[in-house]
Amino acid sequence: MSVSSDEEILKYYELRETIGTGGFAKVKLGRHLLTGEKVAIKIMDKLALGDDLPRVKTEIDAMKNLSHQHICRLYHVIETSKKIFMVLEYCPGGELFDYIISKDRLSEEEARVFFRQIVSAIAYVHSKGYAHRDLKPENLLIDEEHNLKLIDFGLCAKPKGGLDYHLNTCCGSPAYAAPELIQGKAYIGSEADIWSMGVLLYALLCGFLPFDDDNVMAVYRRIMRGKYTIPKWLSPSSTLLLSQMLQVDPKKRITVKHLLSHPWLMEGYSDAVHWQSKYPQGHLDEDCVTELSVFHNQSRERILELISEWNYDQLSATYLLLQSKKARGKRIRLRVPLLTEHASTTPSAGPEHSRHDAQLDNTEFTLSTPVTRKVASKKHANKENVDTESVLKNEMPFALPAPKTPLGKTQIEKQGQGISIQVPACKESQFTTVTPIKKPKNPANTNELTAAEVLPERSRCHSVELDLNVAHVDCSQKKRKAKIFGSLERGLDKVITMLTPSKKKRSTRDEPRKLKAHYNVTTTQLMNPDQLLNEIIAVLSKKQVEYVKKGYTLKCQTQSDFGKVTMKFELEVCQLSKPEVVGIRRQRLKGDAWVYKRLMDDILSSCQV
Ligand code: 6BB
Repeated sequence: MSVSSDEEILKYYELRETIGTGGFAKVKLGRHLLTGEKVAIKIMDKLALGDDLPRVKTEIDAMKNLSHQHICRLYHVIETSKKIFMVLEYCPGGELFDYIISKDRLSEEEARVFFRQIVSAIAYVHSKGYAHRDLKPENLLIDEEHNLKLIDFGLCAKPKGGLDYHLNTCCGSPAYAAPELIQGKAYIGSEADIWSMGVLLYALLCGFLPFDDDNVMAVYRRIMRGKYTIPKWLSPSSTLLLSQMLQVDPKKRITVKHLLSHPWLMEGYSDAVHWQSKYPQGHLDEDCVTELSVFHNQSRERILELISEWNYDQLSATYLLLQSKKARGKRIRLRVPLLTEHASTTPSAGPEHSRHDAQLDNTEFTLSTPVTRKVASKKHANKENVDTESVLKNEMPFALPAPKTPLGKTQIEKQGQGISIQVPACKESQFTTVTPIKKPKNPANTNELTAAEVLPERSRCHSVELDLNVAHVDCSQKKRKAKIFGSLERGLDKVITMLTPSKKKRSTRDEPRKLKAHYNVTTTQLMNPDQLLNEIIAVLSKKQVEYVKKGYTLKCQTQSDFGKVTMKFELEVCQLSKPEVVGIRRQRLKGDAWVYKRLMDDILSSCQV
């Protein structure tokens, strides 16, 4: 991240670890300083975006227009000369994909709970004239309440004449693409989404894809034929629903309207799927407005007026995060952030004097008339009234920005975008030992893990343990230069990391972390963490997976024959309580989810776990 971009985002957020790196975006966890709320921050480098810049614009425009209980919320957009930051709803449950594979497959009952939410989100998206066009379990995240939130609207389309108008761009992931789409025909976005939902439902119920092959062309052929296996555990009603969604002829495919009250979705429910937004439009939460009005020493009217602009700035973010906090039954109180992590992560623990009469930042908007501290309603005159209990009793729903139609913004479709699949390369690579270097020498940015100088090739596979950043087990391909410490961005990341107490603890860790059972943690029969770690390392070396060991964490990556990083993931040996066993936490950071699953199955089954 450049210094100026960093400064801009750090005005409002504390940045934490990176949880994902996609083609052109990096997703970090963060915390909003004024509310103390956790957020996800999607960071994009404008220069690196190149032709993908319209995709970001598409996503931002769509997310401003869509507010729904099963769509990830956009809180804040920050654009600097070099970067675009999207501050988004925090979904600690991670991807639905990981959840499915951790359970092998879901029971029909659990699949139904999730699928009703997916149908609800898509019916809403279609009702707003959009098609998502990249539906897959990696694009559905699980929030704190175990509800699904749809993400990644970068490929969505809003045909000018309405959703019944044809689209031409072939996009999304091959395995989820509808037959008419891969044939290059003009297609209807909503019909293509229904097909992808059929593939998604199949993945929920089976734990694998209906149309799969190592070869993309073979995947396409299977899709065109529309033939898939029906595992013996699928009930007749599930089989029927899948066949209605996975109809090769889009005109014979079931519509979202019929899905809402389909017998399969109704089993165990008395109501059809509720697809309308539960966030009321055009109504602002009184308590949140009052808090903002007191905090900024502005009249409620002025605050109302400013929030209603929905600029997706600091005010929008603060209001929406306060509202979300209130909906979770938490006390809504804005605090001036202190500089330490502790202060910003424990906002309600701060002293009363940390409240201030902050004039909102001039660069954001101007509050021209100074207003005395005054609140409109008596009920809110004493802020201590806003306690957890009253909030819970009130059960105030979310107030929503009335979706704004982007001004003069047209959807730009890119031909041939997104259809690519990366298969882990099985290459005969020679590994090289590496030595960490402490000072940045080359500010060139790189996506790769490399942070070390490559020394002459010596043996097949080594790892280097480093204190602060990663060293890298490199390959001898000439095309790849030794990347010396990466960019200034990583330098800054590191400074932030060093200043974060929890991180400091982790980097010096000489025993495994104690973690709770989680679906991203595989339990083992082993009691000795070091034995397990060595076991994993041996398997990684055998499978040509490069890794860097950092305490009990292995930062892993695979590369294609051309030196492109195809997959990044972490494996961490951890200690579980109840039962007291050693486990392996896994986290995918980059790469195709199903290819990752196969590699993971392979690695974990090869370990004597
Ligand atoms: C998002 C998120 C929101 O993440 C790599 C890509 C929101 C992610 C999250 C999480 C785990 C723990 C805590 C929070 C909007 N767009 C993208 C987003 C993409 C990453 C998901 C995980 N895999 N919360 N979280 F995923």
